Amino acid sequence: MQVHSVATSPFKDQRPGTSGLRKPVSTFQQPGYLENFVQSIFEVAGQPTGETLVVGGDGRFYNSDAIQTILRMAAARGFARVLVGRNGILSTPAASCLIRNHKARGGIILSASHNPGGPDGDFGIKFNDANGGPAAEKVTEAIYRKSMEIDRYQILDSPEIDLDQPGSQMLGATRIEIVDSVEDYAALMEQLFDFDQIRELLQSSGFAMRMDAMHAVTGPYAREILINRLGASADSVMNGTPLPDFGGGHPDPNLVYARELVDQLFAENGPDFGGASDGDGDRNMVLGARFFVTPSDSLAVLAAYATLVPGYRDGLAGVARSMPTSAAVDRVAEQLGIDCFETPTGWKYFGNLLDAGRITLCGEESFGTGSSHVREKDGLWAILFWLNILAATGKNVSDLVTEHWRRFGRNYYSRHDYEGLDSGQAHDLYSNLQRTVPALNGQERGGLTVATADEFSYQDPVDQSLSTGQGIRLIFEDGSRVIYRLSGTGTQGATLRVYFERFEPDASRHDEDTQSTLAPLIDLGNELAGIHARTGRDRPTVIT
Ligand code: G16
Repeated sequence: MQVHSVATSPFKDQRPGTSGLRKPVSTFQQPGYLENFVQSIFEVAGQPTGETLVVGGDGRFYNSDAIQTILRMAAARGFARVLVGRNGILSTPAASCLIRNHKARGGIILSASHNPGGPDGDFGIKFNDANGGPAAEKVTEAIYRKSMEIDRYQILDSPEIDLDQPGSQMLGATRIEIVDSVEDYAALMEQLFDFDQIRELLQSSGFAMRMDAMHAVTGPYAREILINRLGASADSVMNGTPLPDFGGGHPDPNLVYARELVDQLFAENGPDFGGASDGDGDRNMVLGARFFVTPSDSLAVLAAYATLVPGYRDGLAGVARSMPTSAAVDRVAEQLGIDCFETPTGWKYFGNLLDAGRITLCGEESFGTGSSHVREKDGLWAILFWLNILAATGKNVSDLVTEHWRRFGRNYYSRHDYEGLDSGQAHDLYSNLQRTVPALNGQERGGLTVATADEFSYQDPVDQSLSTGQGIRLIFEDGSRVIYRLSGTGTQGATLRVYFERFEPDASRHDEDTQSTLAPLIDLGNELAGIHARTGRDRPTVIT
């Protein structure tokens, strides 16, 4: 088999966003597009002599084609070994687990997460480093710089590898090992959680659950862990077969896109517990009977009850949340006497804190929760964590959360997304906020005094690296907040996200409607940004 060195020229749009490079499938199908990016990753990762690479994806359309290309390029590059999930499938947290367990140089994960799939949908690729986590910003920027100057890539001239049969085969001098996608991950979950206690709950006659895998990657993991190992009933896992187009759905576990699950949980005599995860299995949504747990509250509840779970029995080193995530977890951290870090949006910013042992749990408002067990957020892990807490306390979801609010106060919270905006209009709106918001410091708006009005920057406490331009913050003296960001994961036009938060310590006011109680902040936020005037939109596309 011969290594070909193929002449190429840069594509100018390969700067990774919040989480890797995400584009329409048709963009990736352009000759050389995937190859340029993979070659750039390999060159930044350095010489791979003796090293292992992990490769897998969420099974969406183009997954297998991309893997064949990556394997031929990894062999040409000289990796000693490549571990590939069977059929090319690995959930993002399972890929992180494999990288760590096998001390790999890193991994290439193929996913556009919650974005729709299929020939007209999206595709994505990201590099995870040796710690199992998404590469840090300095690495993704280096990959981007390489992609801007690339003129050649190397690829082995070889037949396709059979991805269906576990076992190993040689591709040139590189050993390709097709591994069971679920085994390492399921074993890790057994170490962290009390499976006997959860099994007892799942098999009790008074408890029913549904886990919606949304025809995405989590199906096989959920079936193996929930049904085979924990004895949940066969109908506990919904939409459990991964499909290349996710059955035409939008694999985003929120109240809008996981409608089928939400309808079941909000029905009379519906199940007691509902969970959902996204395209690549790293996001989660948690529901109780007629009860939605916001991701920010979920993180706070997990932190408060963590010591009931075997893997966290010794307590938490600290916690972290992304800046737009509500401050609910901050109150728990304060009571526990542990550090709470506020990072920019993007899981990669948690990596150093986890590696340095400064935090154990972390999470984001965007339906992401995780811990030091891997270096990615982890959907099924979060669902098991909730089940373990329910089993250990004997409480139901709504009682747990409302009791939590009574103890710590409630952070009313909502995110409004304006999707598919004209990119120029969205950037103008944001630049206008950059110019005008700082002048609001100390002023009164809507009866509230502005305590901080700025653009968020983050200095990593471990390596001191600085990330600027991470969202406009408007923080009022009573802790209420309005935050504006442009999403870094969309592929069509631009998406404006506006986050609203108000803290309510008074338990007699904890059962108000979220949108109504936030309405004055929402009106203020919309007016200050001129959303209607600048974009023509009079309501968000998605409210979570
Ligand atoms: C990714 C990142 C998350 C981020 C989310 C939304 O998640 O890993 O850290 O919160 O995107 O980012 P944005 O607001 O920029 O669209 P995922 O699940 O899409 O990989």
